[in-house]
Amino acid sequence: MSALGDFVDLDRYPIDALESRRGERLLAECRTGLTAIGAANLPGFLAPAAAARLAQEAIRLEPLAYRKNKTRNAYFTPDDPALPEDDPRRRFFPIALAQAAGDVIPPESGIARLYASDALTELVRRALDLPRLYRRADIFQNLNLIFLADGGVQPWHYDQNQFSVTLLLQAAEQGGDFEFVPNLRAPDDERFAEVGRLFRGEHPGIIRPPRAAGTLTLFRGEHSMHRVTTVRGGTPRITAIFAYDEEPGLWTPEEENVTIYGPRVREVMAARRAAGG
Ligand SMILES: O=C(O)CCC(=O)C(=O)O
Ligand SMILES: [Fe+2]
Repeated sequence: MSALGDFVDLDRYPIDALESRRGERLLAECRTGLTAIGAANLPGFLAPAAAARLAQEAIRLEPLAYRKNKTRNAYFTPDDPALPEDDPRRRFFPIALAQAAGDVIPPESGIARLYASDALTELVRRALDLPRLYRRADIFQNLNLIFLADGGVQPWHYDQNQFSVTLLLQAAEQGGDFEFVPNLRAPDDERFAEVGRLFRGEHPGIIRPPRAAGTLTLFRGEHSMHRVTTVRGGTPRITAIFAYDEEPGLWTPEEENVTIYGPRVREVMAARRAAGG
């Protein structure tokens, strides 16, 4: 038996049998959500005890995560004093979280085995109607764990990737809600006035999908601005993020990974080069 049945509620989400009628129904449900709001939310994707087990495992890796405590705008750009003061690009929000890169997550861990499963990759590929899909080659970016402790927050932003797959391993006692506005920007129009409305708390289009621990979410985050609200209480919110690409072998530039995962990325890369990797 593969690791799959240990983790995934296969009765509810038959990702090992996508060709079956129930598998087709699951794919149709995912595609409906992705078309309508750019998100497919699968509550109870993990079998009941599995979320707690994977959360415990993640907590043991937390000391290896890179801590971020700074401010950031929604576009990952530096401040531009040439812009008007009320331009959304000049709005910097606190970010407070710890992020574990893929290379510190042992391949034999449950979460790494789940990410490595071809059935899960195939669910994502077919839900998104892509001809090919590969788990990301970049050893830092491929599989991440994100920890938001008391006061932790991930402010409004667009993703650099067209889509991402997140799995909530542990929910916060309070806050830690995932919120997004579908297609707030278009490929050719940033719609800064709409973004301004959102930042003033006046946007009517915010969606907050129910996400108890064990929920898998496929999300097109490139044009849908999103955030995780401030966590309150002693239980950290823990998310696993699975990255995929339509091409094999893709790596993020080293300095970008240094920003995301810390200066240790340089040492790891230097050691790989020295080893001829
Ligand atoms: O943790 C989440 O639910 C979303 C995280 C996110 O948006 C990101 O890491 O880009
Ligand atoms: Fe994001």
